[in-house]
Amino acid sequence: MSRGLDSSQRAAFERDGFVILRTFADVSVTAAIHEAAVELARRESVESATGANQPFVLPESNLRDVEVHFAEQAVSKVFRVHRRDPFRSFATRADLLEAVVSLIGTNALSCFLSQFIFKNPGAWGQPCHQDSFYFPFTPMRPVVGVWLACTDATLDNGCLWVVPGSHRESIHEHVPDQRPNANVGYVEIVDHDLTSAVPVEMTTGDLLLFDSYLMHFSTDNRSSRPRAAMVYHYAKSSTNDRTVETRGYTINDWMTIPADNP
Ligand SMILES: O=C(O)CCC(=O)C(=O)O
Repeated sequence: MSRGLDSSQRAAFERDGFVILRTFADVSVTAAIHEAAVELARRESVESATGANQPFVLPESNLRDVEVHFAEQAVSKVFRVHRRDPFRSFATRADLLEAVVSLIGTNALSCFLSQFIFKNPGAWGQPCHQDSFYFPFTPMRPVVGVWLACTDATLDNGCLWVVPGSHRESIHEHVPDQRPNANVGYVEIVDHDLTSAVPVEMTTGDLLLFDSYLMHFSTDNRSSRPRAAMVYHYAKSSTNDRTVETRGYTINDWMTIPADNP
């Protein structure tokens, strides 16, 4: 059954910069993604995971001195997984692509970034940012993020918070996350009032679609269970990605979505 966005969902996305599709994925799908991420975290050492198109495993800085039984318990994120199943099959699901195409406005589409986020107990939240800060692209937009809850995401375990309407802001200055042992790559917007931010509590299988200019953040995981999510980013295939020229490295990997899909 088609789950593309209807006009009220598109209107909500335009107004707020995000829309939530409840019960989008079965628990069997989120469990398969979670299990595959665990397997990668155990297999791919942090040091060896630097080859182009290979998964890139990022440790969780706030857990670096904690004794763990399994490698994934000390991992923050596993990036660049969208060319392999089961990550790929979710990224190319017809109903997901229909929704993304309706927001990006073309089916000449690529998935250029993927990350599984473990968010283990004690893991840092990610400070307020706009994803396009990380994306020196021409044109800068449209870019759409897709956040799939692979566990429930609650106030206690560090769900996302979003600032509705903030996708209409320009890209703000981002300063490095000042916390001792902050995670690599975490940056923060400090020149915008966040009092209008709202939590996005989600149940396993819920999906959030969000504009890459939307200000969002998450809080630390203060619970005793992981708060896991699978995140993808999409843009027009014709986008010029200047990440290497600008930053000297990239974790992006542009995977064209075949035109007949969706
Ligand atoms: O899931 C989180 O805790 C943060 C994720 C996030 O901010 C992002 O993917 O841009």
